[in-house]
Amino acid sequence: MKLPTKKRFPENFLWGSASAAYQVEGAYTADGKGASIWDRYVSLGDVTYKGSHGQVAVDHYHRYKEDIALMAEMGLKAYRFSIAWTRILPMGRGAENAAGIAFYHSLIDELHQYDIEPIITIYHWDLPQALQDEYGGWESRQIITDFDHYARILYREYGTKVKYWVSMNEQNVFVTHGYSLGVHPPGIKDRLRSFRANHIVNIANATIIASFRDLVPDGKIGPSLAYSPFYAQTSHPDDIIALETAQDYLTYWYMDIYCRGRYPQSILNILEKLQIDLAIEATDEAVLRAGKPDFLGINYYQSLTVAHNPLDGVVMGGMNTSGKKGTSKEQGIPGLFKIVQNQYLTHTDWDWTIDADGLYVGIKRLTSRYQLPILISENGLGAIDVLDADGKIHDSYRIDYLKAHIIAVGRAIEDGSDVLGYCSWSFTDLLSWLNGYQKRYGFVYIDRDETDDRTLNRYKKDSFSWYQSVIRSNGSNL
Ligand code: BGP
Repeated sequence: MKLPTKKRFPENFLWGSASAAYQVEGAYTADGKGASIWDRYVSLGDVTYKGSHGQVAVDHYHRYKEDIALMAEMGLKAYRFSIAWTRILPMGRGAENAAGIAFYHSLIDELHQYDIEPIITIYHWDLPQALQDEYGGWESRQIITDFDHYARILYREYGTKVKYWVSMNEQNVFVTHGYSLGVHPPGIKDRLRSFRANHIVNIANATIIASFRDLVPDGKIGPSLAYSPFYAQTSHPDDIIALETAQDYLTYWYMDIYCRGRYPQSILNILEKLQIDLAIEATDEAVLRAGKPDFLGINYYQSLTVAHNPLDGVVMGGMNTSGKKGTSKEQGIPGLFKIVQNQYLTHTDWDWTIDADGLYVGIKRLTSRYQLPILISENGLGAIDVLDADGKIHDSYRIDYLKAHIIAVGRAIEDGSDVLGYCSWSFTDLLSWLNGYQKRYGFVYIDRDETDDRTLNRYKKDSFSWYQSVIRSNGSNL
């Protein structure tokens, strides 16, 4: 038997970075843009760190040429960005906004000029407020038609220019945070409504993937999920069962429906006991079957460790959004599992574990389960960076983090996983949804904070030239 030759990163590997419209663009009412649920939500006050919002963000809408020139200088191969639905259709449906459509044409053309592959995210959380007001957004099946209409406009406009598309960003986060924990818009805390909205999102996702097949036959599309592989705290069978349950509940609940068109039975059994009826309709199965992805997008930041959680145990909630280490609370679902500290790992200032091996483990687990190509659509370190008097930012901690995670991706490829690319989060600093501007992720520092837009000048961090050399050497120079 001939053993396969070891390979690290393939020739056309997509060395990229990612962002989202609300977090970078700003210009929140410019050129006919309508209001999104995030625009409205932050205006309620005190829902984000220091009341931070994306009205100006890092002004990418006006400075995209400067930002893309920096990407070109770095040698970036791919840039994942999201389209603001409210720029294309200010009211969510109805009249198209020519200026918004033109903006993304310019952005894509600018990327192409430097041979940077655009990766479009169709939905990164900024639902048009008009659809929320009209019928409750993702809680109504009316959104399936409207979402499909919006996606078809994007396919019509950009389908010949863009090959890679992410249909939905982190459904597991925006649904649970928006409908169950109530910390994202629309700020609802209701388990039944959360499960039902999630099912509608699944149908909408499958619907736009089916439309993609007709309109962008040569393209590739897949959803991106926030993925945290789980470890059990101990080898006690109760902890192993907690691990299995957490995995089904928090990961496969979303991924199985994308890739296999059905929910894990173990969780359906739990929902039955809780008398949660998903309101599945007769035609849903066929829609899900016709809407399977070409690849699976993975946003990986951390692994999670779980343990048994008794019926009177801890509940979900209690995130650290201040950057003060140790302020997050233990959380879980009573009777199922709880998330605990892992004594072998270190943590960021926001209490996220730092665990490159988790990415290796995660890619391998998903490859075994789904046999699909994987795109690392986000990975990065949120940290408080310091701009020196000489305009330098020495972010060796970010280089260490990214280096270890890229090595993990390489190991998974060597072990046989098909990984299309790696998008760091993020290229420039940007707004973190709940954590303000102090939680920085970029290779490029931007001069602003939560309360002051400042100069918005761009400064290259040490990690900029490091990633440049990683890309130039196709991942051998780490
Ligand atoms: C993911 C989102 C991104 C980004 C990132 C970092 O969940 O897709 O939009 O925000 O996480 O998270 P945070 O900003 O909470 O640090």
